[in-house]
Formats: sequence, structure tokens, C-alpha cells
Amino acid sequence: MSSGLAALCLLLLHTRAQGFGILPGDSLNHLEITERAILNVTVQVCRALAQAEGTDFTLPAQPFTAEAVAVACGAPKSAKSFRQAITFITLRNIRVDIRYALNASFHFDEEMFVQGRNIITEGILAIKASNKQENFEAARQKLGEVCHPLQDFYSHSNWVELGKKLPNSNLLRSDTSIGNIADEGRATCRSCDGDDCRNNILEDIIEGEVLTSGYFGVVPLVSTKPKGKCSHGGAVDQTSTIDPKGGINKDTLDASHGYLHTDAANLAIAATSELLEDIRGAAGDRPFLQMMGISKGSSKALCFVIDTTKSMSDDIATVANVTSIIINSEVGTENEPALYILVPFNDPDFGPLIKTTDPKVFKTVINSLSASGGGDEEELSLSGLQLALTSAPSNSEIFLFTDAGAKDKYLKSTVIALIERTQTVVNFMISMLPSRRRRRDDSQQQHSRIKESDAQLYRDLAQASGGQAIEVTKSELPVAISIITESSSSSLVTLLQAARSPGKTDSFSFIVDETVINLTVYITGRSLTFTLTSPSGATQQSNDTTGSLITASQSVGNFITLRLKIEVGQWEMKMVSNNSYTLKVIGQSPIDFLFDFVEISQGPFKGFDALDTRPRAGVNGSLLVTLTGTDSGTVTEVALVESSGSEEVKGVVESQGGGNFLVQVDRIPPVVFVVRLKGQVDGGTSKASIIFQRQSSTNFRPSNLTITADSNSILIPGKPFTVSFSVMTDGTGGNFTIRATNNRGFSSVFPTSLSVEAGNSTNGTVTLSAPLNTPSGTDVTLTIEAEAPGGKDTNYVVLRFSIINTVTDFTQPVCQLLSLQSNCSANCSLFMWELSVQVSDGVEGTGVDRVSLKLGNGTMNTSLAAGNENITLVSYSASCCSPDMELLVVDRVGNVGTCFYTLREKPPAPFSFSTKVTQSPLLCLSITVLGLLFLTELGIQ
Ligand SMILES: *[C@@H]1O[C@H](CO)[C@@H](O)[C@H](O)[C@H]1NC(C)=O
Ligand SMILES: *[C@@H]1O[C@H](CO)[C@@H](O)[C@H](O)[C@H]1NC(C)=O
Ligand SMILES: *[C@@H]1O[C@H](CO)[C@@H](O)[C@H](O)[C@H]1NC(C)=O
Ligand SMILES: *[C@@H]1O[C@H](CO)[C@@H](O)[C@H](O)[C@H]1NC(C)=O
Ligand SMILES: *[C@@H]1O[C@H](CO)[C@@H](O)[C@H](O)[C@H]1NC(C)=O
Ligand SMILES: [Ca+2]
Ligand SMILES: [Ca+2]
Ligand SMILES: [Ca+2]
Repeated sequence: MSSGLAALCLLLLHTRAQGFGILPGDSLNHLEITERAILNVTVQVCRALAQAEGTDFTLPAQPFTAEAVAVACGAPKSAKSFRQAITFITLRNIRVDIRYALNASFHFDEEMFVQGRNIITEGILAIKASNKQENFEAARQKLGEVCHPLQDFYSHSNWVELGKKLPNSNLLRSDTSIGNIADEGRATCRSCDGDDCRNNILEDIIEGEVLTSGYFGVVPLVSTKPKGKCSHGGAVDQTSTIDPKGGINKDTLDASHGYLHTDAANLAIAATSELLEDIRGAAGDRPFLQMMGISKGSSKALCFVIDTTKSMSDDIATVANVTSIIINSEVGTENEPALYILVPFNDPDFGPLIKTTDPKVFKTVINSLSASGGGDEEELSLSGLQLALTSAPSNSEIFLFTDAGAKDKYLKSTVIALIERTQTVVNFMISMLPSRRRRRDDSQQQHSRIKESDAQLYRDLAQASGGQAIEVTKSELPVAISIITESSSSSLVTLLQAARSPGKTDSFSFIVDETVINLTVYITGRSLTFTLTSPSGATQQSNDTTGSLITASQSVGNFITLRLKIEVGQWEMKMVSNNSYTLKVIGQSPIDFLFDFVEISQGPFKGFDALDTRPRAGVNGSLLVTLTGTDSGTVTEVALVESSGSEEVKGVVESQGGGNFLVQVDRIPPVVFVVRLKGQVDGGTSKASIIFQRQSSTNFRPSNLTITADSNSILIPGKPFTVSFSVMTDGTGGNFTIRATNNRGFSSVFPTSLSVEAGNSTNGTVTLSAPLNTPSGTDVTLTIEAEAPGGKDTNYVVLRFSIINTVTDFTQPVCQLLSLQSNCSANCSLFMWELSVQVSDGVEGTGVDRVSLKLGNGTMNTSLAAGNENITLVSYSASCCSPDMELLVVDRVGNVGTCFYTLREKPPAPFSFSTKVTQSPLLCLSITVLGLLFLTELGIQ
């Protein structure tokens, strides 16, 4: 975004939100529209999967909630990641209003129908390609961006006024007609006034089914509205004060055409559902659910970053051994990871990243790791970590294994930026190096630790993320690995996380609620003692092995684990040590919270945009908080607590509905802080309500710098891609150091320093180039950092871009019926029918990628035609009691077609001819088979 536009958008933040509203109320807003569609389609997918897999499915009660849908999908542990996906998608949707308020194409204003559809169809290609590469984060980002114009179409155009009852399916495809769009010179509206604006669209426009949409402008007396055209309308739209006056938008119930708001919003939900169905068709049901954050088992990723240099040979064998045991014990249980990620690093190489959902594949990969090379002692650990941080889902836990310091220390601030942005927990397993000299009489192998400064770097990163830096001997490694990884897959919540560096005597408190089980304390540090006090006043000291508060304890290297007795209430932990230490209290509980820092705009129309940067130090700020694991819970307090002290800033909490809460604080602490939340859930009949407390693992750094950049674009391999950014400071100006790093090793060009004056912003650009052979659907994470003179303050912006090769295939595969045989008669269960179909993608097509059965419970087989790999042969046979079948046919770029065949004379209701024909052009032919039966073939997108 250019700075001019950025300034304009800042201005707009204070004036309006375009499209369906953003804040809760009686009207439906983008957030609710998107969430309803996602919940609706996810339910359909889970029901279909249950049917296909022969498992039970119970439809959740209306209105659907993320919690209830996750349970219905047989994935209660995914409730949190499902919630997170929904929030992420909706925030990206809302961002379009804040960042591109004046770009008519993003809102289907000003008759920008072709441009608006291009945004949608290009976005759909990117979503499908990203899903194919399992880059679900990138897919979600694009999905949010695409939903916005799609939903606005129904509010800003006259589709509803034309009497349409179904969404305009042609907005999802680029090879069809959107409709009869009004000519540039054609008048579409007459002036209207206040309450009497129902009939301001000209009769010939309505009767001729001509599409139009409103003009919009914020600058008084300057209108770009051509003569006779409709306006958007509303207090902010200045074009609506110029003839023809009034507007046609249906954004809210009190908008110009507010009487049609509900119809428009319902169509927007249906259209979003249709978009999601198209994406589902291309992806397949399981990958679609993964995009939504729903998976069987724990929904978490198990993510390893492993040093594979020669010195690590023993350790690698240990890691392989221990993780095999852990993975085996988790397969098929609710703790089974949804995703396995492995990043090897060496010197001078690192990667490639291996990502799989198959535990067998992961074990094979880990077992086949071999240790070699590495040259000098230091290795590229941070490069490996950076790759893992940009590829693992947000809120993951990463385990890094090494016995050496980082050679790429310059990545420290980038790694911290990525930790903050993804709220990922990073644990370091640092094994001691075998000593070069070994005394003959010593049966114990000698070990030497890595350099103190190297260890400190890992401790700093662990602490920033709320993880542990565990230092152990090679013989202690197996125990350490099993303690720390076995806990990673269950639904752990953080009750307390604190660190003191340098160490000092300090007391910490945490609250245990009724929902918490497996209460565990992790401590890292050396020569420390502690005293634990339970809510009822019982105490136990660290040297006391007979007390009743600690039910089990284990100590390896600098790492102590305590299992505590469960007692509800406030606990105290007094730590005594002069050495630095970390303390973390975790438990298993379904109740947790998610949050993002957001930027809130004041003025008549409020809106919020998720920050991709550090929040600004010392000034007011906002968070969007979502409670998970409860439909009835409320947030009672949110505080930003200084990490190295006890000062805290409490926010004002305002419910947004649907488990979302907007929290506004007067002042973002000027130092590193964590987010602590208190809440309350109904304890059920007869029981008192449950008071709970949770804390972020991640430590956040504020900044006095503001850095902005825009990510709503797609990279094309081989073409230079420019990202504009700007840097601003409240503090002293000077020469700021700029670093731009990306996780794919793409070449990039950027200024290494920028001169920034206090109070002003300076622009720069980063030009990235993806190599020609980069596959479509690859994503790249670009981190742009700005460091103030003297290095005291840094800020960053983390951006993710999708890479898409130019697509020329816009048509779905087609089916051709080869034969259909049936001898069905009265008693259908005694007879079978069968058909064979050939599926092809045309000479210009990318080819058939997938054929699956969408409807019908017969047996389907597919094979490639002999001598022609572009043709897929499908044979199907089913009982005569199951007279309908529908194939889902998908080509390599994700164009989805369906082919419906039936033995009935009339197709069943959902496929009835009249319904579908209004949605898209159909190929429909009826053939008499055996003189008795009719066959209808519908090629529906
Ligand atoms: C729910 O999604 C289905 C497709 O999965 C769609 O046919 C239906 O219209 C949607 N319901 C609503 C209320 O939009
Ligand atoms: C793992 O290590 C244990 C103990 O060292 C050993 O008994 C076992 O055979 C190893 N398992 C594998 C799969 O290597
Ligand atoms: C507590 O954790 C252990 C080990 O992770 C597990 O075996 C046990 O089932 C858990 N207890 C409960 C009550 O879930
Ligand atoms: C633990 O240490 C404290 C002093 O730090 C001492 O007073 C106490 O007797 C010790 N208790 C045990 C059980 O050793
Ligand atoms: C931000 O500016 C204030 C006042 O100039 C200063 O005290 C503070 O240290 C700065 N914060 C950072 C993170 O540099
Ligand atoms: Ca090494
Ligand atoms: Ca090395
Ligand atoms: Ca095709």
C-alpha cells in the first residue's frame, strides 16, 4: 500500500466500515455471516464423512457453535483450533474493509462486477492450490479476503432487488456471464429521500434484470458518480447527496435498503456456503476439515527441529527411539497428533521441511535421519527453527534438538518475531557434548556444556515463547524427551508462566479450577529451592519428599517436573535462587483462550484489524479474545502483566457475542509482558460457577516503531514481486537498520537502512523473486524488520504470500456416459444397476485429478483408459434401491464438476432442474433407457 493510500485508509478508519457491519447488533455482520457459513458447511462435511465411514452423527442444536460442531465432527479437541481458524478467516475478511475501503472492486461498488469477480476467482485458485500443498494457513488467509467481496455483492448490488432468491454462482467462476451488467451510460436510479427509498432503482433496470451497484465517495462535493447512477448511501457516502440522491446498500437494518438487509445477509451466507462447498470439492473432505483446523485426535502438530551434524549421531538414534515409542502409544488415541513436522538442520545446509499426517511416514523419516558433516562446532539451528515456525500451525509446540550453539545468531530477532506472531512454544533439548578427553579410570563419560552465551540465546528464545531450554547429558536425554513430548499432545493450558533472569527470590501465584486435571509444574534452573503452598494452606518444600502436595517429581539436568495434587483455589510458589530460572504451571482442561492484538478504529463505524506487528509501547491498545471449550463462559478480567515483575495493566472487556470479547487497555506496558485472563463458566445446575485463570505462554515485546505493509497479493514464479512497507517512529529518528528474511530462501532486494525522522514515516520496498519452478500453492513468509539506531527497539511485520502459476484451465472435467444397465423391478433389493462413465478434462485442461462418489452407496472403481492417460474410466454398481449417484470430478487446478445419474423418472428434489438452472448453465439430457427408465445427466459446477 502506498503511503498516500495508507493515510487515506487511516482517515477512513475513523469514518466508516464498508459492507456488512463489523460490530455486533441486530444486523448481521461479516463476522457472523462468515461464521454461520463455515459452521453450516462444516456440519455438512462431517455428516457426509460419518455416513461414508458408517459412524454415528448427531446434528448439533441450532444455532451451531464451534464447540458443538467440533463435537459433532467427533473432534472435541479441535474446538480450539476450529475457533482459531474461524477467527483468523473473519479477521482477514474484516481487514478488507479497513485496508481497501476505497477500492470499489473489493466491495462490488460502482458496477465493478468483472473486477470484483476477478478478485474472487483468483483467490479461489490460490486457496485450492494452497490446500493441495497443505498450506492451510495461506488458504485461510485468502479465504477471508475472498469472502469479503463475495458477501458485499449481495449488499451493494441490486441482486436482491431483482428478486433473486439464490446466490449468483457465476461469481465463483471466471468462464461464465455474471449477468446483464448496466452500461456505463445507463441511468439506474432516481432520487429518493430518507424513508422513501424503497423504489429508487429504475423500473426498466428491475424489469430488464440489469445488474447495478452503488457509487461511494467520502470527499464532500467531489463525486465521481456518473449521471443517473445509484449511490451506496448512508451518512458517510457523499455521492448520495448528489442526484440521484439516496442509496441502495443493505449493510444494516437501518441502511438505505435496510428492509432487504436480512435477505441480503442470508444470500451472503448461502453464497459463502457455496464458495466453501467448491473449495471442499477441490480439496476433499478431510483436507477441507484440516483447513478449518479440525482433525481427529489432538489437533496438534508434533514438530521436531533436529541437528543432523556428526556430533549428534547418538542423540538422533535416541530421538528416533523415544519418539517412535511415544508416537506408537498415541496412534488411534485422542492424543494422536494431527500433523508431524520435521526440519533437519546442519551446516552449511538446513531443511527440507517434511510435513505429513501419517505417523508411519514420520517414523520412517526420523529413523532414516543420519548424522554427518557440520564442520565447526556451531550449526544453523535458527534457520531450521525459522522454517519450522513459518510452517507449523499457530499455537504449536516445537522441539529443537542440538548439542551446539547457533551459527546464525543474526536470526534471533526474526525468530522472536515469528514466535510472537504465531504464539508458538519452543522447547530446546540441549545435550552436552561428549568430552574430547576421556579419563581411562572413569566409567562415566565426561560431558562439556555448550558455551554459556550459546545456552543463553536458547534460553532467551525459550523464555520468549514460554518453552523450556533443557540441558541434559546424553544419557538423560531419553527421559527428558519423553516427559516433555508426552505432554505436548493433550489439551494443555497454561496457568502460570514466569521467568527471572538473573534469578531472585520471588513468589508466584496461580489459580486451579474444577476443570483442571494433571496439574504439572515445570522448572528449569540450577541450585534452586522452592516452597509450595496449597489453597488450604498446606506447604511443601523442595527438599521434602514426604509432603502431600507433590505427588510425583522427576529431575533431569536443569529440568524439574512436579506433579501436584489437585486442589481448587489459589496456590503459591516461592522460588529461591540466584541463578536464572523459569517456572511454568500447566494442566489439562478444555477451557482456554485465544487472542490477537488488534487495532481498533474509533468514530461512527468501529472496526478492528489484527496486528501483524508488535503493539505500540506506552499507548492504548486492544485485543480480540476468544474463549474456547465453553459456550457459556465469560471473560471477567484481562491483564497485561510485566514478565519480569508484577506490574499489570487491566483492560476494559466488552462482549462481542459468540464467545468473542474486545479488550481495551489504556496503555500497552513499555516492557515485555504476558496476557493473563480470568473468566467464569456456569458450573451447571446446583453448582457454583467455576472461576478460572489462564495465561499466554508467549511473552510480548512492545515497540515505539510502527511498520506497515500489505499482503493481499499473489506471487507469480519468475516475476519480481514488490512489497511496499513504511516505518514510523515516535521516538528519536535516525538511520534504521532494515532486515527482510523469507523462509524459502527466495532472493530478495531491500534497502539495508532507511532514514526515518521522528513523527514521520519512510517508505521502502522489498522485491522477492520466486524461482520459475516453484509449485503453485507454495507459500512464503516474509519478515520485514526495522531496528532503531542503537538496537534498543525493533519492530517487524510478518506477511504470508501464496505463489500461483498462471492458470489457463478454468473449466471442470466432464463426464460421458458409456453404458448404463439395469433390470430393476418391483423388489429393488434383489437387483443391481451399473453404469460406466468416462471422465476427461478436455484437450486444453490440466487433467483429471480426482474422482469420488458424492452420492450413492454402491461400489465405484476408477482406472485410467488404456493408451490415454487423460481419460479416467469409472464403473459403478449399486442396488436398485439406491437409484441415484453423483460423481465429484476435480481437475489439477481444482475446478470441480459433478455428474448426476439416476434411474428415476424425475430427479429427487435437491437436484431438481428448476432449482439448478437458475444457478448455472447446465448440460441436461434425457435419454430413454430400456424404454422405461430415464437418465438425467447434469454437469453442475
Ligand atoms: C448450508 O450449506 C449448504 C451447502 O453445504 C447450502 O446448500 C445451504 O444453502 C447452506 N445453508 C444456509 C442457511 O446458507
Ligand atoms: C530403544 O532403546 C531401548 C533402550 O535403550 C532399547 O531396548 C530398544 O530396543 C530401543 N528401541 C528401538 C526401536 O530402537
Ligand atoms: C495425566 O497424564 C498422564 C500422562 O500424560 C496420562 O497417562 C493420564 O491419563 C493423565 N490423567 C488424566 C486423568 O487424564
Ligand atoms: C529443608 O531445608 C530447610 C532449610 O532450607 C530445613 O529447615 C528443613 O529441615 C529441610 N527439610 C528437610 C525435610 O530436609
Ligand atoms: C519507547 O519510548 C519511550 C519514551 O521515549 C522509552 O522510555 C522506551 O524505552 C521506548 N521503548 C522501546 C521498546 O524502545
Ligand atoms: Ca555438531
Ligand atoms: Ca558447524
Ligand atoms: Ca479443467
